[in-house]
Order: sequence, then C-alpha cells, then structure tokens
Amino acid sequence: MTSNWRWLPNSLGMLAVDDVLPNALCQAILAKHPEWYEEAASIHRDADTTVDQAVRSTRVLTPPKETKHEIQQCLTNLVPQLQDHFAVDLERVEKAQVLRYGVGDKFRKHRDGSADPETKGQLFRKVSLVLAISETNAYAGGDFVIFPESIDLHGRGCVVRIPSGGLLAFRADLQHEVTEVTNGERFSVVSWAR
Ligand SMILES: O=C(O)CCC(=O)C(=O)O
Repeated sequence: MTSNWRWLPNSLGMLAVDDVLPNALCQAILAKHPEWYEEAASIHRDADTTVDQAVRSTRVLTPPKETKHEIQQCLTNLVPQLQDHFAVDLERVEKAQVLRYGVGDKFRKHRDGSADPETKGQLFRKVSLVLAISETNAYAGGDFVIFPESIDLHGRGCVVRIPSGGLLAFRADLQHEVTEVTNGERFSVVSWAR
C-alpha cells in the first residue's frame, strides 16, 4: 500500500515513514513467530511493571537474536531523522517489542511517557515509535488511534492505518490506543526513543 496514509499524521506534526522495516523482515516475523516464546505484555504503573489485561492485552514475542538485531538497527538508523523532526536530543532507542494481538486483544487509551525531566525511570521517553508488521487487511478492529491535542475531535481521535513496514513516530506524551481486534491477528513493533 503506497497510499497517502502519511498525510494526516505528518500534518499533525507526527512523523510517518514508509518501508522502515524491509518486507522480507515483516514476512519472516509473520512466518516464523509460532516457533518463538511469547508472554503477556506489561504496563508501567506507579514505580512498578504489571500485567493488566483489561488495559493492555497483547503478547510480546521473543524473536531470535539476529531478527532482534535487524529490527533494532532499523530503528537506530532513524535517530537523526527523529532528532531533526522533533527537535530533541536522543540518546538511545529502547529495546523494541514485537507484539501479537489476537481476537479480543487491545491497548486502551494511554500515554507512553514524558520528556519532562521530572519524569523518572522507564517513563522518561521522548518519542514513541509504532511500526506495522501486518497489512491492515489481515485483521479487523485493531485500529491504531491517536488523540492529537492540536485539533478538537470531540474526544474521538484519528485512526492511522500504518502499512506493513511503515513507521509512525509521535511525542511520547500523546494519547493513543489500539482498539480491540475482532478478527485475524495483528502484529506490530513498538519502541521508544529517549
Ligand atoms: O501495537 C501498536 O500498534 C501500538 C501499541 C502501543 O500503543 C504501545 O505499545 O504503547
């Protein structure tokens, strides 16, 4: 898909980029994930990390180290562009999570962190990175919805359909959600630059 999915996020100050993850890598994740260990994804709450499936229900996959390395390299290569776009200094990109959402899975509206220097520990994050592995027609529901502060959408948010391999980057304090998957499986990669 080479549509203009990037137009809306870019016009709202986010950064949308096609083909950040090579197609062969996305296909390898989709084909090989059944062999990989997976566990319930956690959230940060107060100073703790906890699993709360009413808030975040998805599985974190554990790809082999070469695959992890390839993903991490794709994200690290983006740092100059992210620094430029968001006018921030970035020291590193956190270890990426490869996520699998089955039917019923979702991540309720949340913020990933904040660049406020008062923010301690894991939640000190400047830029959130979301990359699609699946094509958007591989599942139903599972919409990625962003709630920009710059326009009044009466609380509704904008759905951004990131094509396979594409990246959406946005300030880590922007609210967003993944709606419940109602059919199929949805795979994505998330990370955060700090
Ligand atoms: O899986 C996604 O597309 C995004 C997940 C998300 O919002 C997050 O992990 O913070």
